[in-house]
Amino acid sequence: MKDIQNKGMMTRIIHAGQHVDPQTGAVSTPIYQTSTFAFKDADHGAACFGGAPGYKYTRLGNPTTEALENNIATLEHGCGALGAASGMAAVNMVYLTLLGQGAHAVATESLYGPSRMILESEYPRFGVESSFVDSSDPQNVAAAMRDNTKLVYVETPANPTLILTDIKACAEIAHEKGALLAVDNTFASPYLQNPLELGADIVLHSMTKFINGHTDVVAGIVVAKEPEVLARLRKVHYNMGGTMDPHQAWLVLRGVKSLGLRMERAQENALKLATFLEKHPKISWIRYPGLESHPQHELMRRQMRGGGAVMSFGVKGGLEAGKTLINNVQVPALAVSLGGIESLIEHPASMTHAGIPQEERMAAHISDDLVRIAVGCETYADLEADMARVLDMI
Ligand code: LCS
Repeated sequence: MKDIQNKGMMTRIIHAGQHVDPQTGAVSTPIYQTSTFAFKDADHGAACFGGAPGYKYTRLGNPTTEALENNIATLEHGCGALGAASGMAAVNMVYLTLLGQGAHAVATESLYGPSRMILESEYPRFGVESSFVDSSDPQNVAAAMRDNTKLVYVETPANPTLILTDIKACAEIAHEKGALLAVDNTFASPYLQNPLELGADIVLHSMTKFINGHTDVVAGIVVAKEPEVLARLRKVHYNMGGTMDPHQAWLVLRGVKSLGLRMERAQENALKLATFLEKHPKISWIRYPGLESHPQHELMRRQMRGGGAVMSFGVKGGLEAGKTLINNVQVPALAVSLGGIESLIEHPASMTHAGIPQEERMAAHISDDLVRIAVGCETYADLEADMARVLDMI
């Protein structure tokens, strides 16, 4: 489709990166399930390895993976994207490309557990230092910047606290010091937030979540705004090997087509459920960016197109009451992950964020009573009735 960049969101989601197969007329992008590609002759092979267009070897590029990369790059307004074997492979691609001996990173304190853990426990082996700050106040990011800061890394909305970070303000702070800003946009998805449009240099996703949306694939992606940054990322990624398999890419291509429809429905359900929980006498606190009571609701309105489908809350009675809730709900599955068409509920302090020491978890507002629910696309009345029944048990 011509001029896809200027089409509406739903059209871009469904068509970007994809085209009818010229040989067969197949409307669904074929799965090029091959590890390698034959060259026409020796000179053609040499030209491909010398930088001419053409496929060589699936770790170094594959047409199915490329269709997905072009799709997400279009949705995020980037110059290009790199598919990764998992969200963590995407996170690592960014860290490995930008951080090295003597470098420093400033990151949101409430990151997905492993995104923080590898900066804290693995990268110091390579001479990298990191500062974790409450990035909901950009002043804290500015105060942590050093002359050797190469990367400002933020997750917004943050997992699992749903605390937001002002992307535009952080981009200015990073660029003033010559650092790049990378944003983990997993919780919002490109449907609700486009960090590159707000000044970020890199945006990444665990596509395991909203982009794929069907709880059947683990995958990640990194999108760059500028070709120079994309080339640096690509060099590291292709040689480190955390690339994407074509079948995996095809599954995500299938999933992403319904991203807009799923986000609309899940977000509508989430706002209704958050409104119900906020008024419920058994709930001690709730954080959902779509509620006016969220301390950064105004920032959500400025940089997002909706509050998303994930919320965290505490039940009166603390951890034990929260356990009773997650053990007894019947509509959401008791499982980690989020962003699927089905609702999922979990306890971050003992599950997704258990690897972070309790003191650091507390400082990052990941309290022991925090329950996280990722709301899916079920019939809303069933979600509310299920929650009401279990809260009555407590
Ligand atoms: N970034 C964010 C914000 C995430 O939530 C996750 C996974 C990742 C990166 C890593 O992606 P993966 O390698 O799993 O595709 N978050 C998970 C969660 O909250 N529960 O299970 C996984």
